Amino acid sequence: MNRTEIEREERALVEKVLKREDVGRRRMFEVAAWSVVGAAAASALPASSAAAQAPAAPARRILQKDDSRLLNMGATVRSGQYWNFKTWITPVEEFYVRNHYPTPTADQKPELDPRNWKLRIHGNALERELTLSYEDLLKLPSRTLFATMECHGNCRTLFWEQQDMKDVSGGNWVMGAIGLAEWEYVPLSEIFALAGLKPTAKALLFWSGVDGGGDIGRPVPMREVLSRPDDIGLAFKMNGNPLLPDHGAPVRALVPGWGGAASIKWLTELKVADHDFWVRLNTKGEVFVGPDYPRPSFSPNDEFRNVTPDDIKGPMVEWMPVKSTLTVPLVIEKSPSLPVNYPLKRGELPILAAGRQTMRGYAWGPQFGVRKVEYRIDGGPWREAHIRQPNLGRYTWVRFDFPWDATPGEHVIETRATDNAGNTQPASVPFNLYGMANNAIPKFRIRVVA
Ligand SMILES: Nc1nc2c(c(=O)[nH]1)N[C@H]1C(S)=C(S)[C@@H](COP(=O)(O)O)O[C@H]1N2
Ligand SMILES: [Mo]
Repeated sequence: MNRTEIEREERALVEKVLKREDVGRRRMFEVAAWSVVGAAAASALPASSAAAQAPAAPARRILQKDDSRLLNMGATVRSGQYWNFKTWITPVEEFYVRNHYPTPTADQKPELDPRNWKLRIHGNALERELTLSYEDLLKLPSRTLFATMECHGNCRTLFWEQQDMKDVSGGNWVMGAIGLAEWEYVPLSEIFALAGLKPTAKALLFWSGVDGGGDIGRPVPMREVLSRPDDIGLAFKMNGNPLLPDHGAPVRALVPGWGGAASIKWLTELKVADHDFWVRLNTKGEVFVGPDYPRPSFSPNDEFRNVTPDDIKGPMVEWMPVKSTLTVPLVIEKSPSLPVNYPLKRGELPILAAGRQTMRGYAWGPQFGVRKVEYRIDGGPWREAHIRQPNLGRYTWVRFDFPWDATPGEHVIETRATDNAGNTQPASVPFNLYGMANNAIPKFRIRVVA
């Protein structure tokens, strides 16, 4: 599509909105952004105002995700439509899915049936070996925690779009590989109370071995585990319901605040040892590879599962950094791929009606919590956005908003979050081959029409 065609289509869309016609899912973000004072704004909200008046639907247990609320990026990888996010807790249907292989279900893998499921807990840094059934696990004291889960590759798009780093490889998540859920889990402190933790413990391995090639698991150093043994654990519920197959049913690891890769799904083994572990996801995948990232050292006594010392390419990604996004689709121009069903065509700008708008977004800094969010328009001064409650600090995100008198023409809006330790989003992030953990200030281009 060339520029004239794009402009013609945008014009047609604006006319539809003004005539109160349904503009469809593809343009939903605009409907959301148009929730402002004024008659034109009110006419743009037929779907959500109808929903507000409708009687509450009966509670329904969702067994399969509603795929229409996700964007397909590949056979196994699905992104949330972040420009449509409105809620503080992300409904499970809208929650991104990141698998290295197709989702395994109890039909193909009987060991995932809660009646068969077992977790082997062992290793030379535990006093005794245990095997827990699903029923055993549910009898242990559990806790709930609100936490975001975010893929390391979320916002990878910024490397291509804003930093011209063509060599970065990986899926084009844009900003949709994050969600916030209420997790119910048995804390590791309870497991250690049963199995007895020895002072020699150096690392813990969460292992699945169930999906695909049987090579998926990830270690967590004991220094990290011991800094928060009540927060890291074995999760069996998400938003009050048992886990769905896509999210690791029946039991997954929960390492809140670290990139999603640490939270191993379809968990079957927990090993605690006096040595380090090297597996696919801390050697050649889910690691920082680039000139600014030294290769970690290893010891010959370490345990290598399905990998060799030559596979160690860079340090593993741990905490996710402080970030923010507007609920406006980022323009995709230079990225190697476009997610299927992305609401904009390549190079197309989202459009907004001129006038007084309320711009909305999300900000997170899981290690310390969000202190403030700022925005600036067309390179002007930074101003503080309004942070909506709840702001529960550590592990959670916040919603923010700010008013904007949108004038016709093309504009750039940037957002910048700062966490409670004073970390602020940078203008750019050093190159890393797999495009991990980009928290650069995003630039949202918007076309405002009269
Ligand atoms: N067994 C297993 N666990 C896994 C993965 C996987 O492919 N296999 N992917 C990891 C990655 S990279 C992420 S980002 C999160 C995604 O969790 P979600 O699909 O529930 O959002 O799961 C992690 N746990
Ligand atoms: Mo991930």
